[in-house]
Amino acid sequence: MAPVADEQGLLQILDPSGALVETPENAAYRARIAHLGADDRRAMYRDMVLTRRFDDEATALQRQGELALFAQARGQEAAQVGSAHALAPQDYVFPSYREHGVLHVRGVDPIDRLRLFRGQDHGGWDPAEHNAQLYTLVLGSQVLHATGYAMGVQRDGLVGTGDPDKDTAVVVYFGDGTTSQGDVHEAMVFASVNDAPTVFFLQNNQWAISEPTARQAKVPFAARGAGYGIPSVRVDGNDVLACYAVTLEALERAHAGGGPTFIEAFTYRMGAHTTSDDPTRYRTREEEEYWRRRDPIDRLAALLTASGEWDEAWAAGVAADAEALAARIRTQTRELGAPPTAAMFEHVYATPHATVAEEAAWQAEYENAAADNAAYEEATR
Ligand SMILES: Cc1ncc(C[n+]2csc(CCOP(=O)(O)OP(=O)(O)O)c2C)c(N)n1
Repeated sequence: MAPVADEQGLLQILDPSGALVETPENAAYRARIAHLGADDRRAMYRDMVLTRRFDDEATALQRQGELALFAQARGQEAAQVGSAHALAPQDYVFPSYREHGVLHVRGVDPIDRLRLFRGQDHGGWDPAEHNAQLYTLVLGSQVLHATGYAMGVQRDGLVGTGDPDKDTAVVVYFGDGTTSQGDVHEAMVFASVNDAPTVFFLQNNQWAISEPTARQAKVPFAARGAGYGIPSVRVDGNDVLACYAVTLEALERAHAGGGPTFIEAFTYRMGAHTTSDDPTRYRTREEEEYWRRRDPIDRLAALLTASGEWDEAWAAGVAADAEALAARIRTQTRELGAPPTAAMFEHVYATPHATVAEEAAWQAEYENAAADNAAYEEATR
């Protein structure tokens, strides 16, 4: 099957060798990274390395039977870390199930994230602490949720005020296969006609499990935005600086009241779809090798080295931090106990709700009665 989308015409700032690209097309985006210093670039590198270490450790834990399932982000670290670095603290993110880099940058603890993959959490939680939702497994549902949330933010008067600490936008992450869900179309219509502050961040990793992008679209996904009147950009998803720049531009537009943006970050899922998948059944070793040579972490490392921003002691510190993270995940995941059943009634609504309170009381009564019965049976045995 002929590929629909290739690397031609991608917005790029860092080429695959790690060299800076200067073209008239990327000038406005280069201006958006001009304020970044060596510490910012090193922070992005560190976040990408920690995201990959999280990935590898979680995959190993699944293989050891400690997690029910895991979906790796390997290969997509630049798209995730670059876009998340552009967020203002008050912005809000809605991930799918693979955005470990985004939630890492948002400061969501890795153990809180792995609870869901261990099957000990149904995903109900308080999003306010990190302005981030937890993983969503139902494809596309988060795209509608994000747009609804963005419309709420708009109605709360948090858009177009000109106050950089107040203006709020929402970024929603989804995959190429998910674009075929009706929810994505509905969300783009609502966001467009309402000028909602939604940034649609599509990671085109070229596969929806075993389905190639050619089964989802005959033209690049970014071309769809025009039909909705949504400004769109197709960016090299393995270029962390370009991903940062396009997201920053989209956020500026959303914050100012200029409405949504559609970003297609062209990248590659280097690992399996999930730990239940065997990609050798549907793709070639040559393809995997081609993308291994375009590893987003190596690309940034090459830039840091060429620009003299690489420092061996610092790099050893990053590697040590990654190992410490892995050790913590190894220990604390195994120690995760099942939450009390009462936890399932928490965070259903932002404020107390009579029906939920009634159900929680019923559950508590049921559990008490069951405990009494067990005690009686034990005593009369
Ligand atoms: C509504 C719905 N339909 C089907 C599935 C099963 N499913 C899980 S992942 C997946 C492929 C998604 O591919 P894509 O959107 O490209 O994201 P990626 O996994 O590549 O990041 C499918 C069909 C699901 N989780 N939800």
